[in-house]
Amino acid sequence: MASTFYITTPIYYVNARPHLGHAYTTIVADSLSRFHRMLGDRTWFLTGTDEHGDKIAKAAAAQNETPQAFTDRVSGQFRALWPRLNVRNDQFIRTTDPDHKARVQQFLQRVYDNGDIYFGEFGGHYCTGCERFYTEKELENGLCPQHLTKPEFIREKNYFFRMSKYLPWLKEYIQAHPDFIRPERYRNEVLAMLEGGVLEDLCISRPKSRLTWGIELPFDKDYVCYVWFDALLNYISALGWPDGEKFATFWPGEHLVAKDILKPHAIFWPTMLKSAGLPMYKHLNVHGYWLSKDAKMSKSLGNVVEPLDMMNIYGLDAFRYFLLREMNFGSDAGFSEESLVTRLNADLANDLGNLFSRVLSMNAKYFGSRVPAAGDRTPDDEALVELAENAVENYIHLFVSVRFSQALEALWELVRALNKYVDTQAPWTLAKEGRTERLSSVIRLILECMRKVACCLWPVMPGTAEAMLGQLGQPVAEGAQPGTHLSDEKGRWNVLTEGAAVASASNLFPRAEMPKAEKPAKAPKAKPAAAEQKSKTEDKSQIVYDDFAKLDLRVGTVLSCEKHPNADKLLKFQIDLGEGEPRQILSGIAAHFKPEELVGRQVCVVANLAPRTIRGLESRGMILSVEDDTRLRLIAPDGEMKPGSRIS
Ligand code: ME8
Repeated sequence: MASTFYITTPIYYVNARPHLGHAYTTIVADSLSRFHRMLGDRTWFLTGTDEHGDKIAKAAAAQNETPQAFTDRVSGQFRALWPRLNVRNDQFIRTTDPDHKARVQQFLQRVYDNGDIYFGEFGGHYCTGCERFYTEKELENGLCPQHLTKPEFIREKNYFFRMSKYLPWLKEYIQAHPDFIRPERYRNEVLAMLEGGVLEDLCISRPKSRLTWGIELPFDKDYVCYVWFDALLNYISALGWPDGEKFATFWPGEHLVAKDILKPHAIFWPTMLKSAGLPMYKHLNVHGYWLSKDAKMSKSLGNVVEPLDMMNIYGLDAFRYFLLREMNFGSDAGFSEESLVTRLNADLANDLGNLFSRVLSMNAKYFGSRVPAAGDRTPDDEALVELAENAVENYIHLFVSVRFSQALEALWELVRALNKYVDTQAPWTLAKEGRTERLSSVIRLILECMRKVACCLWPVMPGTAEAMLGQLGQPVAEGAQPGTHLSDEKGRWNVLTEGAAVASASNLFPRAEMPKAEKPAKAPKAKPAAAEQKSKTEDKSQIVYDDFAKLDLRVGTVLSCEKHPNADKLLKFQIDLGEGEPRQILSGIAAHFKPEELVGRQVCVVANLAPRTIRGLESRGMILSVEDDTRLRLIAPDGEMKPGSRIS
């Protein structure tokens, strides 16, 4: 029988619109759920919104809306965002759902009947932002450590959950289950809280005289349930606890949260489960904060990044990849567009995109875009096969242990090794020397590895992985997943069908521009003398169409690029202009690019420029570029074109 995998995100407060922090947790949950589906597990992925409590009631009042109208509206914004980020949650829960409310009352009654809820009086410092009481000791200079605001001191009669009764048990449980809370630093943090002896029973009610926006206690209609007690129960109410089929199938599951809500998840929730006699969750996976301008990204600090903005500028999958690759799960990470662009250009455009682009165009040229035959493996091939198998194995192991950044790094070892293998095996030389059989087995091995990479990447970059598999002649049906179990991938070779059609070109990740830094106001540059200006711009005598028609302008694909051995400023290109043989062109742009950045890119070439020899090497053509005061860029078509296409 297949294993099951149940993953949850926090249910988000609806007091503000979703931002990059919420998107991160939800995209991680989506990737994990897709990953487990590809491992063959039966999965269930839950997200939703947390809609009761003071904070929401106040936010609704501030907008002159009823709490219900307000929560309907903002919850709708969360619900609508997820499909746009290609998040495929199986369920979206709202704590205002009647079904959830009924289950919460049932749970409260059970714990009450067990004798774990009592009535008493309590005074504490209440932070509405956190929706919790702080003890004197926990405050920092009298302020809430999360929100840096002064909490309100409240003394009132309330109901309490006998949490302290279960704390010795919890400590032992955490000690006996090293993976229960991970990464380890958070486990240690929780153990320290339990050692500290400051934890008391949990106040789980609010008098209706102060707050009505909540779930009524089944045993006292003058009180509503404390929002955290209500919210944590979403994880089982969504599954239809106590008697739902989904509960029987998927519980216990695992949770994904940031460190801000470690305590409710690591202390309140397990003791609640224990009191009700329910099995413990499997793992609490805790990540750090996305920081913006060196502070936690949060609406209240006004430094949030909008996920849709990033997606619109850089593409959804580049954004998803960046989030998982950049944050070392458990630690904080700084968000900046510069780091996003750097990753996109280095990992995606250069390493991965280039690999697909150059290999598919070589395969088009040498094998008419058909999958070539596999051949006997040389020691170089065996080394690549071993590396690929290890990379896949490491990737799977690291991914399921929520070490996403390290997992992707492990996979990139394969991507980089493939680019290197192309360089060392030099298919163009094999072609020139007529070694067709070897050429065929080299290209085939690379295509097989590319398929593995695409399958592994599906959980993180589903759209791109589907495009890659489509290019390799292995299309994924709409709404489906790649037809392989990741656990079998390690040893799966020769999956592509010999002779089947594959794409002849690929342009997965166009390079991104660095965002323009806000420049300090500068004194305007002195205008060039009128005569000088004229000579630069206008003083070109007019031409007639026939003059223009003399130019033979073509699109070419860079097959290789290296420094000119005798000239620092020059790069030596081999460019595919669809002529069979690559063209050698020299270009004086070495100061602006690293040669390896340009391989696989398309350029515009003056193809009928008379050949000339520069520093001992022949150049047959010219690459077009554009330059302003600060930089130089290459001219290229705005989408992939067949090499040799005429520009008119
Ligand atoms: O706490 N960096 O909801 P919430 C990383 N309703 N993740 C971030 C983040 C940041 N800067 N900001 C937010 C609540 N998050 C409760 C949860 S669960 C039973 C109840 C993410 O809207 C992260 O997952 O304040 C964090 O734990 C969650 O949003 C907090 O969401």
